[in-house]
Order: sequence, then structure tokens, then C-alpha cells
Amino acid sequence: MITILKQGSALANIAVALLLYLIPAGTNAQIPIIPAPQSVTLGKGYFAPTKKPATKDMVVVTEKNHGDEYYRLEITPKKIVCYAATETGVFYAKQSLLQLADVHGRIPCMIIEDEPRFEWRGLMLDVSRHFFGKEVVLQQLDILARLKMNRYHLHLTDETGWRIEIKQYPKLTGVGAEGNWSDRKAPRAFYTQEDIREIVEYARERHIMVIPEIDMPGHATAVYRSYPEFSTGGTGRWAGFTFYPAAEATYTFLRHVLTEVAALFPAPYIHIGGDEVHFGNQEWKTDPKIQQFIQDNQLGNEVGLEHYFVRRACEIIAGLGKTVIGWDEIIESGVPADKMIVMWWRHDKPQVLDQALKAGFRVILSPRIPCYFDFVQHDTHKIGRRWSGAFNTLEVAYRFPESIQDRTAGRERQILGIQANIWTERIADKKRLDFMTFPRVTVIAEDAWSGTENKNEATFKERLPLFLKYLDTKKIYYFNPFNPDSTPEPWGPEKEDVIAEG
Ligand code: TNX
Repeated sequence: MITILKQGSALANIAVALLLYLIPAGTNAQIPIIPAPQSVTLGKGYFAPTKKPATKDMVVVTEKNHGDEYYRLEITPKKIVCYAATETGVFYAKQSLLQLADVHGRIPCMIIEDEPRFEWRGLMLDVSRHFFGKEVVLQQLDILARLKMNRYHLHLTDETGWRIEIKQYPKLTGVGAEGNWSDRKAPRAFYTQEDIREIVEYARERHIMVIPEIDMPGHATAVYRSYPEFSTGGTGRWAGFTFYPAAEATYTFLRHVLTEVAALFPAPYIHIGGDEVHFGNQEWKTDPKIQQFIQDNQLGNEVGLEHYFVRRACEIIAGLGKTVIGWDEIIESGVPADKMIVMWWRHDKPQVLDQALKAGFRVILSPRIPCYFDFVQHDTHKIGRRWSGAFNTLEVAYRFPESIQDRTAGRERQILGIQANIWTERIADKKRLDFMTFPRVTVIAEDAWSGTENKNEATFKERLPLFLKYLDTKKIYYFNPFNPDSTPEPWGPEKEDVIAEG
């Protein structure tokens, strides 16, 4: 007999219980796949791999009438057949098999039919505040692939460091790559163009697109240190935080930089940041040339100038055949909704999400709560952010995006997906990076892949230990939510929060 069921449904629980009853003690019949597949039909018996790993036994049938990421796996005692429209579907079928085989050796017979809820299932790593080398990135890509995540966003430039080689402007990775958030004198660290090509190719083999971010006009202090002529300069905490917006030379510089970036990353997108410009535009108010520029171009005020800057950046990127992505501040820049994709990050400003959706923008959901992995994940943790007492536990993350579904109702088609962001002001080494990333990212993967009706917090927690075993094989120092005391919080570079809230 074959039972059709949805993971996590009452029927599924009964079926799993039955199967547990039918199969020998010691075997875990829970379907240990993260993210939960859309549908699973349990059969009887096992497929015993003849080759290692079992993915080599899989027979592929191409069926064109499905989405690119769809797959259907039929596991019977004698064979494993995968139906998919593309290589991506085949790849995801293999990831499911690998998760099943990890635990059982033998693979329980079943039929899985699966495809993602969202096309954008992303993770961002800030390599500017602290730099993480190529090996760390490659390992993250391996694990993301297991979770069927498909977007990797590199935050390559910020106040503390410029981390991508630009041949035309060598000082960017000369003085611009020196230092990091915790040590201003740290030796320079950055990706060479060769490193980037290797990362992009490694990601491509795992069906992951890498998206570069060059933050502008704010968060650009590394440019001030290397090419002050393109920077606003000034004095004090925000000196050089923004590009100089009132000179054509700045836009020419950006066009040159972005041309090299566009050639390195095959992704059809370039992220231009666009966040928190107000921090640094004190100088915009006092610089006579900037004020004259605002008048000459009838921009009204500094905010008008900020929007002008974003429009110029969009023009440059459109000229390179790419689409702009930016943080949610960019929605008021006057760039048409079909020319730009918005990452909503200010969870305390849900009206910005409403506004973006109403204006017709495509939106990637990335609100601080629950998508920021620099936030603490357990009440006992001391290092990392909280927001009015709130922080990002597995449970909080698991209830997303259902927790905001009233806001997105009727506009689901504009939601490209979900992304978690690892900001690294308080993450200086791999141990702490792993601790803040894992296993939280598994939740984001399930939020982004599995439909609401297939999500179930209880079965997720039953499936998670198996994934933790996989992380053990990678020697990842993850936070153990089942036994927090067993994984003490690794110390960060800072002893207290240094970023003002709100
Ligand atoms: C806000 S998110 C920022 C980042 C910080 C982060 C820390 C965003 C667009 N800007 O520069 O690293 O908060 O949580």
C-alpha cells in the first residue's frame, strides 16, 4: 500500500509512526530532508545502493514540462529514477538522496515530488568588516547547496575594507583593504579576481548564483582611504563615509569599477547597497559645491541628491546589461519598479515593505528580525545584536514569512524570496562565523523552499539533529539548540554593541 501525505500533517505523523512500527527498531523513519519536500509518498522496503554514493545509481529522465528546480524521485527496491526538466532539478534530487542516505545507508522506498516556494533562497556574507577567505566561502557554498539554497550575496565593500581586486584602481585593495573592524592595522585582505572567478565557478557547479555588492553612496570609507578624490571627506566619525556625489569623475570611477565587477560575476544583478546614507551626509550640507550641484540640478535637498546618485548608479548598471538590487532605502529614488529589486531589511519599518509592494517592486525579504545572523540566537548569549529585546531564535525564524503574511497577501508574486544576512562587526573568525550561521541557516532554507502547509516546527526539530551530524563531518562549530550549554558562545571582537539602534 502506498500513502500520499504531506510532511508534518496528522496523517504523515500516523504514517511515520506506522512505519516505525513496521521497520526494525533503531531505524529512524522520519524523512530527514531539510528543507521539507512538498510531498512525500512512502513505499515499502529499501533501495540498497550498489555504488557509493547512491546518487550514482540514480537514473535521470528529462521531463520538460516542469519548472527549472522541480524534481520527482522514485525510490523503489530495484531502482532510483529522477524526473526533472533541468540539471538544477537533477542536482536537487541528488541533495535529497544524499540527506536520506546519510542516515540510512539504505534508502527507504518513497516518491518525492518537490519544487521550491521561492526562487530566491539566499545568504549574504559581509567580508568587509572582517574578511573571510576563499576556503570559508567554498565551505559555506557546499552547505548551502545541501540545503537547496541558490543565492550567495557578497558584501564586498564598506567602511572597514575594500575586498575585491579592481585592476584599474590598485589602491582600493592597497590601503583600502588594510585593517578590519577589530584591528585597524590588520594586514590587507581581499579576493583577487582569480579568487572571485574560482568562487563563482564553484558556486555555479552547485547551482548557486553569486551576487556582488558594492555599497554606495554610503558605507564607502575604504574609498576615502584609497582614492580621496572620489569621496566626500570631512572630519569625525563619518568622514569619508560617502562617495562625492557632485562630480562627474565619481560616476566615471564607479563605471570603471562596476565594469570590472560585471565582467567577473555572471549574475544578472549587481547590488548597490544604498543604505544609511544619512549617517554620512553631514558634509553634503556644508560643502558649497555639493549645495550648488543640488541647486543646479533642482534636486531640492540632500535626500534628492541621494536619489539622484542612485539613479545614476542604476543607469551605469543598466548600461552593463544588469539589474540593480538595493537595500530598501532606494525605493524613493525615482527608479521605475521594473528596473530595480528591493531588499527589505528594516523590520521596524513594515510600511516600507507595503510601500515597495504597492509601487510594484520585486522584493526580497530580509528583515533584521529574523534574517540577521549578527543578532544573538539565545537569551544567554552576550555578543551580538538585539532590538528592543528581540533576537533571532530558530523558532522566531521558523515562523517566517508566515509571521508577515498579512502584509504580503495578494502580492506573493512580487516576493522573490528570502535572504539571511551575516553582518560581521562582531564576527572576527571562522569559529564565531560558524556559530552564528549554523544551524539557523537551515531554518531560512526551509522558510524559502517549503510551502507553508509543509512546514512543521516539531518535525523540523526532529530532522535537525541529522543535519547537525552532517555539520559535524565538516567540523563546523554550530550552536546546539538542543543543548545550549554544550556549545559555549565564542568570544567576539567587541565586548558591547557599538551600533546605535533605531
Ligand atoms: C545595518 S543592513 C546595516 C549594516 C550593518 C547591520 C548590522 C544594512 C543595509 N545596513 O551596515 O552591518 O545593520 O546589523
